[in-house]
Amino acid sequence: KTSIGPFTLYDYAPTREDSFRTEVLRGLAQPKKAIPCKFFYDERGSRLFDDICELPEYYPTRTELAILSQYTREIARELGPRPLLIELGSGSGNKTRLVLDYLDDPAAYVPIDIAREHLIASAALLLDAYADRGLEVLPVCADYTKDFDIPRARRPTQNLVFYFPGSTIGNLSPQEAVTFLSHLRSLARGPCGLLVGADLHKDRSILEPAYNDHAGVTAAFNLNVLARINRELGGDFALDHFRHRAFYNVTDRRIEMHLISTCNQTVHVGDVPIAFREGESITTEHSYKFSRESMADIASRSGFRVERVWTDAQNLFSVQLLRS
Ligand code: AVJ
Repeated sequence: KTSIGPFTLYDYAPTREDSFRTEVLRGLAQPKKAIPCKFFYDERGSRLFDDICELPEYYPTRTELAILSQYTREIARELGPRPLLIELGSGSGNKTRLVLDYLDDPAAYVPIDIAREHLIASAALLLDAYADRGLEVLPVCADYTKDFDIPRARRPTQNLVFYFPGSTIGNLSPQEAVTFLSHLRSLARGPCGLLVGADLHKDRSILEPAYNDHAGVTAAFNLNVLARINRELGGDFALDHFRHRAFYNVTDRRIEMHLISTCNQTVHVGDVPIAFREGESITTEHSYKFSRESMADIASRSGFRVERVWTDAQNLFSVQLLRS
């Protein structure tokens, strides 16, 4: 707990570099190599992701925003009076204001993010923007997949609402999603709501271009994790010896992103050698796509029920309200 400007920051992420090194080396030592997708988001990666959200092929962001802006009043009404809104992975927070604007007398806003500077900066902007309404902003610096506590707001409330937009839930396998949602429920220590963005299953002719854009931004985003390893962990990945690959695995209903080694090569991370065969893959991301049924199944297995589902006219994306 430290004071930064107007905030008391609850900090659960003091050993970030350690976890980056440990998790990357562990992932690359497996028979099927993998790098957790949360490591995409260094400064450049976050910027590239913002660019992805603007791509013509990448429909999720603009569709989710359209759903949120079409139904904000209804959503806010469903969230109920005096909610404590807890955003998981708040990022730049442009899906936040839309919801905050319409909430009925919010108790406080709790943005949670791993990127400390980004978190403080966007929390300060929000505090300022809602100064006239006296909104309390309680930033928490944490890897929300690990441990954190919900800070206590000045104004007491029973109405806890987690906000998890962007279909980030799709980065978890169904079993991991059940574990994560159960964890949220236990953090809440009582009934709570979860407003979650979930991308929907659809034809690969729409899904695959969203992850294989013409401009090559997604490829740059994917390869950037290797540049980050080089810079932060003393790696020597040659970026032109790996290529981006993304496809829809229809059996598991997920987009898979990989980095494919274009030759036999040995790479080093610090002093650890890692051998690659030509064509060998590093899995960098799974992005699960949902149906109403699959989300309802995850909800019920984690002690939630689906109360409302909002979608766009083409059924590309959904915003769902779960309650425990
Ligand atoms: C942030 C997980 C929702 O899976 O669509 C975009 C990340 N990866 N392009 C997604 C991503 C490649 C994105 N999520």
